[in-house]
Amino acid sequence: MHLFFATANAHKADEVRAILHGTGLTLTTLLDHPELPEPPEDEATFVGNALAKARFVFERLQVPVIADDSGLEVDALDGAPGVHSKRFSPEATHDANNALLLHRLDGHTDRHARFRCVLALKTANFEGTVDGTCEGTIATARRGTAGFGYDPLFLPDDLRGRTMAEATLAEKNAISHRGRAFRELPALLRQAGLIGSEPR
Ligand code: ITT
Repeated sequence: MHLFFATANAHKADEVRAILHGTGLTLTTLLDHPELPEPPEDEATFVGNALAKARFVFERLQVPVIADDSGLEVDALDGAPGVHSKRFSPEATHDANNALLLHRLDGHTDRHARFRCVLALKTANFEGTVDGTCEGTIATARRGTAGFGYDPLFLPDDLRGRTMAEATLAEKNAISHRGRAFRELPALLRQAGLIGSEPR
């Protein structure tokens, strides 16, 4: 089955294609449709933003659409940057966002944080979401070059001392918020009636 994934983030698209490898699910993204305007992301929650992105593209193309809204929640910052993860710093670059995160956590001993991902599916007669979380801590300096965003500063509990940016794509997908959410996609498609039940 072919689905439209409402993302313009090439790293995300690569991760999700790898997660879905072997499921028979293939994707088109906004990167293949530069004529489409950028979906809005101004809701207060990951669920709200994921649904808003999926609805925005569905309204234009009238095909089943999935979208992912994700971000980093840091306990010592009362859950920030959260839904504002992409535009945490005024420059809104990954580099400036990471620099600001290090600065804000300067002197804090509680460095617990988590990545969250909400995956939404929108069809003509169905809307639903699933989510995934990845617990960890924020490092005191960046390490690694893989992945994107806050990966060089995020130490997932499951990676025992390595940052997310020091993991391979397969290692990240096995434990990440996105991996956990997208492995629920077949169940969401079944709920929507887009694929049949598993044979018993
Ligand atoms: P789309 O909306 O086009 O899918 P985006 O980059 O805007 O792409 P999000 O709004 O979901 O995606 O993500 C917000 C930010 O959260 C993202 O720019 C990163 O800074 C951070 N983030 C999300 N997932 C991440 C991951 O797996 N690793 C590192 N940072 C991540």
